[in-house]
Amino acid sequence: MNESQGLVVVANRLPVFRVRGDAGEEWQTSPGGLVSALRPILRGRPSRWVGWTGRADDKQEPFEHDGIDNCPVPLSHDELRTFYDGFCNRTLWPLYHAALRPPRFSRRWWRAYRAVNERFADAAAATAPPNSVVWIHDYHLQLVPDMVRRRRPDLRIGFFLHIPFPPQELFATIPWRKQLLQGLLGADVVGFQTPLGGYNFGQLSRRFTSARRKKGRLDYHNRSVIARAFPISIDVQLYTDLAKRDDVKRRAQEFRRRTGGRRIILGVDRLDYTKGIDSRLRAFALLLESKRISPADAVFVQVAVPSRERVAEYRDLKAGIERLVGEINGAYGEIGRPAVHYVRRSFPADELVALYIAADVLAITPLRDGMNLVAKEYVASRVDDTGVLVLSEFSGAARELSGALLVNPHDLEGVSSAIHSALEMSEQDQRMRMRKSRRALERNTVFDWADDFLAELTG
Ligand code: GDG
Repeated sequence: MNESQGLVVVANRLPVFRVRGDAGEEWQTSPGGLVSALRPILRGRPSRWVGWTGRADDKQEPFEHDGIDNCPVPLSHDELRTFYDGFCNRTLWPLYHAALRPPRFSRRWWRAYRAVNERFADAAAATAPPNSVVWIHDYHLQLVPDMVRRRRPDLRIGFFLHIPFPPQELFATIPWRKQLLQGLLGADVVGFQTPLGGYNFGQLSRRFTSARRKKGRLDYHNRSVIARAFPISIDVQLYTDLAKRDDVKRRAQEFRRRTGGRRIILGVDRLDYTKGIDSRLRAFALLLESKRISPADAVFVQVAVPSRERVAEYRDLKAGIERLVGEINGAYGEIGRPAVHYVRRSFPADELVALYIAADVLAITPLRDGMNLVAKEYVASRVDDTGVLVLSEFSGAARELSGALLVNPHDLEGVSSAIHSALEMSEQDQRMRMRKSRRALERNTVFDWADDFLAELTG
């Protein structure tokens, strides 16, 4: 991609959020790999970021922040319920995650999804410089590629799906399956976290649209569409640098002291039913029950970041996990020495890294997960190559982090045995495994990911 070519990123959220400062409300850059990966690419050329500000019925005008030109797309209170909580998070999210909760199909939500996608497409089409590149992100905006193409055939259009693309028989149940596929086929490149996503998309496109396979690509309306995997990653150097900072190391020591010098098994997740938080807690309880480990020797620390609390399934999940933590502490805790530390809030990035350094084991056990960046952040933070990652085979990250102990999160016995082996593992084996994962991570950072996608789109 040359430097004079414009780039428009389109995502549900802008890369900023509002905070209350001394002079009233101000913008702050959102944490996360996507923003840091794209910022250097956006800064060097004519570029825009199209997205929602995070506040309903916002009248915010376009504004610049931290070198990025933001173009806000408004959402009403009603659309927050129907488009976001409804079609995005009660239809698409569960369906794309193996139907872990029954997806709900509502024609009203679908109409809102279409209308909001039109609005994003209008904004992208209005702001994109001639012959520029538009990169659309995630399940909220799957109709936007085709909608932008109809408005602006001069543009190169890319789409990346951050969550898993579902198996064919599940996708086939969606009443609007054809429209979703046609929406995505409007892109020149459709990116997935894993090759299976790309394969399922290709098969479904051939079954439900006029797309045909031709020389490894999809031939659709006399255009060629590339559908393949671009596994997302993290800013590895950022985590390595944080892990080497003295204040972060001191904080890690303090976490260890506060947990009574016990071995630490850590979980860090958004409070989401896809993440398998409850099964990993049950697996830990099983270990304690079988006396393979004693609560005097090991503690489970679970950081759960609040998420989508307006949606009933999420409120139920929260209540269920909190009951389970109570049960485990009731059975195995002592006064001043709980078996599980449960913290329901988000941590600043440096605190998170201090936790990664303090943890002997990181347990990441999603039932389904597009990638899982927390697993990659743990590996990047373990600069001395010790520590063990217990990782669900149903996460995208399992394909790359080959030094992890892979588990089936539905098999509680298997998860508890893996946690046990992780706690017992010799330092030599830990280093061997961690180095293997680290090498894989260094071959694919978030910068490689963005370069690879944009090269495919513009090359
Ligand atoms: C979706 C897909 C895919 C978490 N707690 C805190 C905190 N975090 C940060 C982590 C990590 C990010 O949030 C979570 O990313 P994940 O990948 O684990 O999960 P999702 O939010 O479900 O993301 C997923 C991802 O998109 C990218 O494509 O990998 O599969 O579901 O970066 O560090 N950050 C801070 N404090 C916290 O307490 N600062």
